[in-house]
Parts: sequence; C-alpha cells; structure tokens
Amino acid sequence: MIPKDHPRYKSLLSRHKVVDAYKNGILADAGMIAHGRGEAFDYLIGEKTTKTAEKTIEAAAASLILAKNPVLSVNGNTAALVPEDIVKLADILDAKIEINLFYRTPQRVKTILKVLKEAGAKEVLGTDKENLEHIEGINHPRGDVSPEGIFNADVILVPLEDGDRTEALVSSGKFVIAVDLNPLSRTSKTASITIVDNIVRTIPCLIEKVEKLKKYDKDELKKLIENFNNNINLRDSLKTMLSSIEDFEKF
Ligand code: PTJ
Repeated sequence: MIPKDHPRYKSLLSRHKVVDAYKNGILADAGMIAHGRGEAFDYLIGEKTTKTAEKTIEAAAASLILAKNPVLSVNGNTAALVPEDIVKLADILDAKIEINLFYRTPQRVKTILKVLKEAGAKEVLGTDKENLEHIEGINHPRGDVSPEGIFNADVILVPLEDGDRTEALVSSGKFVIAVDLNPLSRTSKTASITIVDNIVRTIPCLIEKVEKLKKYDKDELKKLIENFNNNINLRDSLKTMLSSIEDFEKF
C-alpha cells in the first residue's frame, strides 16, 4: 500500500501495476525492464507532460481524427497501465484496438484480451482466432497482424514499440505515432510522430485533445500536422532532459 501523500506516488503506483501485471501473465518479463528504462527518462523530463509533448499530442490527435482506418496497438505494458483509457480513446475516435505483442504467446493474448474486455472493449483484433497477415520485413511475431486492423490501417498508435517494426510499418506507407520516453530510440527516430511522454499521461491527454480538435475543420487539422516536425520535437525533448541535468549542476 503506497501512501497517497508519497512524493512519488504516481510513479510507484505504475511500478506496482507493472509488477502485478507480470504476476498475472499480462506483462512480459522484459516489460519490467522496459518500464524501468522509461522511468529513468521520465525522471529527466520532470515526470510531467512537457509543452513539447503537449504540442506533439495535438498533432497526433489531428492525425488520428483524419485517419480512415485508425488502429490502437496494445502490448503488455499498455494493457497493464492504461486499459480503460485505450478503450475510451478508441470509442471517441471510432478506432480499432489490436493486440500486438513482441513476446507473443497464446496465453498472453488471451489474458490481455480479458483485460481489454473488462475495461469495456467491444471488439479486439489480433487475437489467435483470426487469420493474421504478415507484414514484410519483420522477422518476429509482431509482424503478424489483423487484416481488418494494422494490415490495412493508415494511422497506427504504437506505444512502447520496437525499432524494427516501426521501420517496417513506416516503409509500408503507414503513418506511425509512437509513444516512447526515450527520444534516442530507433522507434523515436523512425516514427512519423513520437510522443516523448509517459503513456499513463499521454493517453488521457490524447483523449482531451481529440475531444477538443474534433470540432475543428479538416484544413485546420491538416495545418496542425503540416506544422509538426518530428526532428525538432525530438531535439526539444532531449534539450528538456539535458537542461534538467544542467540545473542540477547549478545546485
Ligand atoms: O508486451 P510485449 O510482448 O509486446 O513486449 C513489450 C516490450 C516493451 C517488452 C517490448 O516492446 C520491448 O522490449 O520494448 P523496448 O525495445 O524495451 O522499448 C520500450 C521503450 O518504451 C523504451 O524506449 C522505454 O524507454 C519506453 N517506455 C517504457 N515505459 C514507458 C515508455 N514509454 C512511454 N511510457 C512508458 N510508461
């Protein structure tokens, strides 16, 4: 039990959710290591959504609203931390939810499907009952995707993704929105839009932005995307991290 007035309450809560999800078969063991790496970067951005990330989330929301077949890809860490928010985001966007795992086992797919259904999801793609298609250029199970979902998606939200798949998805012509606290990762550098923020803050913020931007007309949404530059976004995110180290040196 973490006391609510603990200065790092939210971070510890996420950590406990991740540990419980591992014990319940939702999370891959490597998912705990990935989470720890994310925590370190989160520390450097001050464990809050930066101004840069907020602008990026706005561009991401605009792309998802304009998409013809938007898909939200769910892995173990996402299912452990934000299942209800993912379902809500899919509802307001009329987007599909697809389970897509790096460490895929039929048992993990079944367990994550249960988590998403309990969170209110009506339809979940990418389960073992479907005939999955394979995306060229990916030599692991993450390349097996639903024909109704990722295979034919134009815009895909991929939280905590690996570099190979991001590259393959972008090369197959898809617009890829990554959520990755590490601005130096291959995923971050390859994605069309990289949200450098913690997924626990990103998805609620995306919901808020989608609700706001849905009232905008198409041209305004297109302008938001055109004015976004992922290289500048990554550089600014890194600068925020470096300045937190410089501030410490002044201490
Ligand atoms: O559930 P599976 O089988 O699909 O496996 C998922 C993991 C995450 C184990 C797998 O995709 C993996 O190994 O990912 P990587 O290559 O470690 O990349 C994960 C990235 O996510 C790292 O750059 C982390 O910094 C970042 N990250 C970790 N936790 C968070 C995060 N980014 C946003 N929010 C987080 N909470």
